[in-house]
Amino acid sequence: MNDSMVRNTAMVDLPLHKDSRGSLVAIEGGSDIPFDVQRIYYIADVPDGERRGYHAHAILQQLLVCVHGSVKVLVDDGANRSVVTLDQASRGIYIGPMVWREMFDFSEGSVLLVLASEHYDPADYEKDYERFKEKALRFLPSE
Ligand code: T46
Repeated sequence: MNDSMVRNTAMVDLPLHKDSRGSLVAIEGGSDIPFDVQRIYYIADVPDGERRGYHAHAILQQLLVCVHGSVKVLVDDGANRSVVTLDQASRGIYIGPMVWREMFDFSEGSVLLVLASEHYDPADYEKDYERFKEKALRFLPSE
């Protein structure tokens, strides 16, 4: 899955069922997103100015959706980086393996929902940017 200049990332428009009663967004593993969901977590109450993330994952795939408020997400594949703003409950970002991510500019009261392809595994994290870059560049086609 890749529709941006950053490898292994893509914006995902989720099915939005909106009527006079309000909105419902459904996310089906294996069709709306290219993995089965093994874990769900959410990030909230982030103090003003705080940044989170600063790591990549070896195999984990995730979908990040800001279900309330807004947050910026930086994604970096070792060669290219871009920043997206998540501010709709029906539009998320898919982040596959070997992508560095940082989350920042959380608006007050925002809630970032994350659907993950694997159970929590600290060994899957790469938290050193230089080591990440070295590994990531091995996966990129040479120019
Ligand atoms: C990611 C971004 C988007 C758990 O016990 N279970 C879990 O499933 C997770 C995700 C975290 N934790 C514990 C580990 C730490 O003690 O929760 C604490 C905070 O986790 P962390 O510092 O990794 O949070 P972020 O916001 O920097 O990163 C998280 C995810 O860890 C990461 O996979 O891609 O959100």
